[in-house]
Amino acid sequence: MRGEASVLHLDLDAFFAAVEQRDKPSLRGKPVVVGGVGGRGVVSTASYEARVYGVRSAMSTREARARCPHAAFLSGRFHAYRDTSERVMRLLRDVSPLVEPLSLDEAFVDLARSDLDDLSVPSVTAFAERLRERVVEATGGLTASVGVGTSKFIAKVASDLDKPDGLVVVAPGTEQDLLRPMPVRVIPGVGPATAERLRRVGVHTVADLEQISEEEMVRLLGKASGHWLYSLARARDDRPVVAEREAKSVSVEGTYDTDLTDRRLMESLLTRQAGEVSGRLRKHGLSGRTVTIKVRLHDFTTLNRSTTLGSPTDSPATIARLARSLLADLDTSGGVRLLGVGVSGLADWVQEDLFGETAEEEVEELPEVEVPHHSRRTWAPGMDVVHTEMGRGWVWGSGRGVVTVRFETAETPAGPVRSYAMDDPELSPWRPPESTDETGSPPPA
Ligand code: DCP
Ligand code: MG
Repeated sequence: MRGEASVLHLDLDAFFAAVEQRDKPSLRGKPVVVGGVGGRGVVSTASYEARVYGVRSAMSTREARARCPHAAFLSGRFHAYRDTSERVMRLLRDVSPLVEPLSLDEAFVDLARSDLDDLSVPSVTAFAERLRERVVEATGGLTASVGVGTSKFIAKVASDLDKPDGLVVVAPGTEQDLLRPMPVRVIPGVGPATAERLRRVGVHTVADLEQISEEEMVRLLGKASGHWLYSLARARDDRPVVAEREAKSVSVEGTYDTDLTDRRLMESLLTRQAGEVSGRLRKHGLSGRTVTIKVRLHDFTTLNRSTTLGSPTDSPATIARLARSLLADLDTSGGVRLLGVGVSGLADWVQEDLFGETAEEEVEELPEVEVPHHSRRTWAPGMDVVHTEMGRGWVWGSGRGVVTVRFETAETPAGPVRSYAMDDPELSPWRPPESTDETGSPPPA
């Protein structure tokens, strides 16, 4: 814990949904849900307009549709999220050389290494306000919530206090007053299972936790976790902001002699790979927030699809479930010759839960799989398209041989809607010219 509030944590608001609203003017101010749109799809995030109806990250899309049927359900455009993330990270690195990204939309910044010569509360407050304005400019309208404090823990807690579009600076010396009334879940590493252990001994809030001696805490939770919780309950956190993590990702992949077409088999392979990735993460005491699958199609097109969790995981069941749901959104009917699973956004400190019931999770059964229809093109809701006459737009919906497109971009007003035959040669998917994340890897020599 530092003497001055010099650790800043920034987190973009409703990140994926905000990018969609920026690029789709007709959706601004409306409920938007981004995630898997298929039968087993899971919500990645929802705009604040959709959250009013109780839609949340990690909820099944089916549940989200029931709660907010009039929302726009979009399958997500990773290239746009990555591009926007890069703009924000570049801006942060412009402010301080010590920037630690935690995920695409979230980072710590060490203000002690910025050119602020005074780290008083009024100075860092003005600085953080200006930074928030610069994020809006750099991203074309996305807002960020920022917290500043004497440690990573406090900065991260603070950024969440006035979301969305908020700023909270926790003055040095006021940390414990802030934490005491909060539930123990506010401490990184305290998930449902740890919270339950603590609840059984009457501990609900950080103030309750403070009453427990270090010895008792160790007896209750084991050595490492006991010491960790004892310190954090007192806002004692000396973790430095680290610009580069050594291992950026852990991944496993396999190539196959014959093109795979059986979805069930692909899911089993991904599940096995997820188990191997989890084993390697656990061996090194790591966990990660972003799960990626890599799929090389029969024509050597390589697809990468990712999803980011709210907190890091090392669970084989979670990694496998996310990997399978990412696969569910891809058209692999032409055959697959390489499959891989990776976890990135690695952290050595926050776990989903210190006491996750992993043994039980591992025997999770494979879900039922549907055999995909043969289709030459998939028109996922929300994807970017271009029409030879109408120009750029996005897929509003498709079915029964028809695809409906709304023609608008971030730079236009809300645009008109038109429908076309799914195989209309004048309509094609649109990709940003410099994008490399969705196609790319050349065939092996
Ligand atoms: N994400 C995801 N699955 C989750 C959680 C998050 O795919 N279970 C993705 C979508 C989010 C992005 O990561 O837009 C950032 O995650 P956050 O937890 O920061 O959530 P948001 O930015 O969407 O909302 P908030 O305003 O609460 O930060
Ligand atoms: Mg966010």
